[in-house]
Amino acid sequence: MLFKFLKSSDVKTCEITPEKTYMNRRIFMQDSARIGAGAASLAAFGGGLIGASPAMAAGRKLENITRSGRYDTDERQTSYKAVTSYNNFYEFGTGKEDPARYAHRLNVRPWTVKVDGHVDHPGDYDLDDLIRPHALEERIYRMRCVEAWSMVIPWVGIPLSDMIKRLSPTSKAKYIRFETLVDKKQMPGQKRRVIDWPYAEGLRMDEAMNPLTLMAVGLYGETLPNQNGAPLRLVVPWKYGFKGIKSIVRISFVSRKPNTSWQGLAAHEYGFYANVNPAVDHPRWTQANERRIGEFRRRDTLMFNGYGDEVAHMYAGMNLKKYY
Ligand SMILES: Nc1nc2c(c(=O)[nH]1)N[C@H]1C(S)=C(S)[C@@H](COP(=O)(O)O)O[C@H]1N2
Ligand SMILES: [Mo]
Repeated sequence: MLFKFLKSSDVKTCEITPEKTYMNRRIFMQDSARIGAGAASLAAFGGGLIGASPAMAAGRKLENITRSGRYDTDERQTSYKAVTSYNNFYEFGTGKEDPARYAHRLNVRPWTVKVDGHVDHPGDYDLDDLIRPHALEERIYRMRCVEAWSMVIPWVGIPLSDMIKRLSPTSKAKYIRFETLVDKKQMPGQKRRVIDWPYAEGLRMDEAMNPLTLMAVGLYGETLPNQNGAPLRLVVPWKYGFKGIKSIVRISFVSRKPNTSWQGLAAHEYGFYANVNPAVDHPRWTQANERRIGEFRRRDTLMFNGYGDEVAHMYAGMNLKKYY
């Protein structure tokens, strides 16, 4: 493979992209230009931008990140060390330290994402064609795991809505489903059937389109470390952490509520919505409070993890004890 023997800066996107993908991308670019959302994306493929490509190896600085601050929390950020060494990523083992220890085995470039289902532009996309480098934003979000610990993480990514608009789902698309890579060689944790691989997650379409929902490619201004879900992962800050599926290889637009991995494991413990809710306990422990990693005292958990102003309207009239 050509790119192995060249510095990444010497390789043009078209040389590391399979021909079929390349053709798909061309169609995608034309169409996105037509709908008016693709100007930056067209410019981006003029060349030279590969150095800022989100598909690069972990820990590469990302350029030209926008920071509006609009959705940022000003709480103290969890240390880079903690964010990248205390993880859940069962594909690499169920221990919190396993992902940092084993995730280097994952090769994150080139990276292809299959888009299918009820959508105008299905196809196999190179990661760089889904993420417009010029659209990258930093968002400092509170994150709350179902295990009752929390962190504050400066993510880098694009709003999922931006990607969805360019892919153009049809009116039949009511939900979006995501899937993680399956590869026992790269992901040794998959030798055990702790989960019915692939790891899968989903959102209702309005949740996916909510401005808070991010497709992340980085954190702390750099490309994602593998243990955090490189090269592409979901970030949904008002839901429990398990909704934030990592290392995504497939995005499907579907008409019915998709089954998710955690529901499959224990449906009475993990629901489809998984909204952070201090009033609805997990059957085996309270969700009323949490431990912020790096702190000792417990703090109260906030409804929707503190993002109610942005998201509560989507659940108006729903019984959140039933739809947990
Ligand atoms: N593919 C995949 N995605 C996953 C998981 C996983 O095991 N596999 N764990 C989830 C859980 S339970 C949490 S809390 C978050 C943790 O993300 P972080 O390690 O970046 O903090 O990732 C989520 N995404
Ligand atoms: Mo979690």
